[in-house]
Amino acid sequence: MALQAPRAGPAGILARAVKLYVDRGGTAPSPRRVRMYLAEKGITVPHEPLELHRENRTREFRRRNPIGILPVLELDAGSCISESLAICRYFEELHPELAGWHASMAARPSAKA
Ligand SMILES: N[C@@H](CCC(=O)N[C@@H](CS)C(=O)NCC(=O)O)C(=O)O
Repeated sequence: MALQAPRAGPAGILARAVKLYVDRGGTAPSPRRVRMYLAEKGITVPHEPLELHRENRTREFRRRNPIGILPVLELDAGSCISESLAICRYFEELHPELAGWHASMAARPSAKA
C-alpha cells in the first residue's frame, strides 16, 4: 500500500513521510525493525540506502539526525524522526486501521518493548 494523502498525524501535525534512511546492506537491526514493521503493516515508503558507518556520518546527513545513526524518517514538512520505535509509533498513529501491533493484544507489549 502506498501512503495516502496526509492526515492529522501524531500531535495533530499534518506531515507526509517522504523518505526512510536505512543501511544499504539491510542487516543493521534498528533500520530492519522499521522495515519489518512497515512490511507487516503493508505500508510502502521510499527508502534511501546509505553505506553504514560512512554516509550516515556526513555533515549533510547529520542535519537530519545530529547523532548520525539510522534509521531516520524524513517528513515533507522538513522535519525528521530518528529512533526506530518513534518511527514505528508515527506510522501506527497514522494507520491504526492496518493490522500490525493491534492485531494481537497478547503480542502488543513485546512489539513495543
Ligand atoms: N536506538 C536507536 C539505535 C540506532 C542505531 O544504533 N543504529 C545503528 C545501526 S543498528 C547505526 O546507525 N549505526 C551507525 C554508526 O554507528 O555509524 C534506534 O532504535 O533507532
